[in-house]
Amino acid sequence: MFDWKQDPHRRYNPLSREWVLVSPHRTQRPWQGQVEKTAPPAQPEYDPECYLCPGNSRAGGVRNPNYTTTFVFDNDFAALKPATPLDRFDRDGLLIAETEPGICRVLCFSPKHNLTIANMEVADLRTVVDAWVAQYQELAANPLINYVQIFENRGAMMGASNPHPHCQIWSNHSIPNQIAKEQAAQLAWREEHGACLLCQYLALEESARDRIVEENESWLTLVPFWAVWPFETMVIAKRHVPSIDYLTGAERTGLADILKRTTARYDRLFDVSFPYSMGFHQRPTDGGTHEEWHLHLHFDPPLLRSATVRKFLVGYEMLAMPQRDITPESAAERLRAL
Ligand code: H2U
Ligand code: ZN
Repeated sequence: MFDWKQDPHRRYNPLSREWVLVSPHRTQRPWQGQVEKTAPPAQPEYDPECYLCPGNSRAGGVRNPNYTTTFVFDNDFAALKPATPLDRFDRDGLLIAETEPGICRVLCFSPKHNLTIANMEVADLRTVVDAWVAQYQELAANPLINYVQIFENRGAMMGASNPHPHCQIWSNHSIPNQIAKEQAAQLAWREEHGACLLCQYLALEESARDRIVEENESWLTLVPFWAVWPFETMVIAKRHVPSIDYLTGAERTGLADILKRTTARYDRLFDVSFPYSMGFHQRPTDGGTHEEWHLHLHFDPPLLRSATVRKFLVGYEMLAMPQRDITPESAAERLRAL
């Protein structure tokens, strides 16, 4: 008899339309790989050396205002520039390049250097949600900008340059790869089933319940059936809305609440300020109504078995397909139990 909890199998991700290999029996194998250094010492509320703290100067000499809530500025080392002319290069369909106009910003969540989403107040996180909505709307109104990516790299392990609570916003002319994949899948699902992919998935998970981690009135956090990272989660809006600008006041507060509760669970898992990359996936701002889009966030945390042992996507995963050991159901159970 095949045992889905123990035996190797692959699972399908209907959003990316890709597969992930699941090998639960491998959790017994010995580990002799890299051991990361343990967590850094506690941070002060204000760090005179931090380029994001209020009143400090950034690289390039600009001084931050003495901000008291959130603070947004154009990235001093922006990956994209708005004054980029539209142009395309194509040689025999083999050498193809396109210019990419865009705007990159940094958004500080709080003036306090030592906070994280997990230990901020819900009321202050609601201010962050409002800032995300304002940025999304402002960038969406720019005819050059067809997609706005809001994301946070948290922790040195994820390459975050600074512990000060902040996220980045990259907005650009083309539709990025992951977004294009999810858009095509949601559109095809809508055409074939006359319903939303994530609305249907949400209903299924709400009745199964074994992958749910957190829930409130308007949001649900779950380990997706097709998760790649050991403790990967998705935070999904319960109502079918294509983007954050559609959220009601209560849903914005609900988002603040579920983000705090989700990241606090992560912190409790290995007793460390949990590193991750997280970000929104939502409707492109190219003028379409995009009814196929269902607003959600992805949390992709690297940690595997302790504060110091992380998963790498290397070898078979770089060359063939992603693979995981513990099942998404057991990951969800562990997060739920904290
Ligand atoms: P990360 O921690 O996610 O890398 O984000 C920090 C960003 O802040 C990074 O993109 C920018 C970097 O370019 N930055 C400034 O814009 N000004 C500075 O003075 C330092 C860092
Ligand atoms: Zn700081």
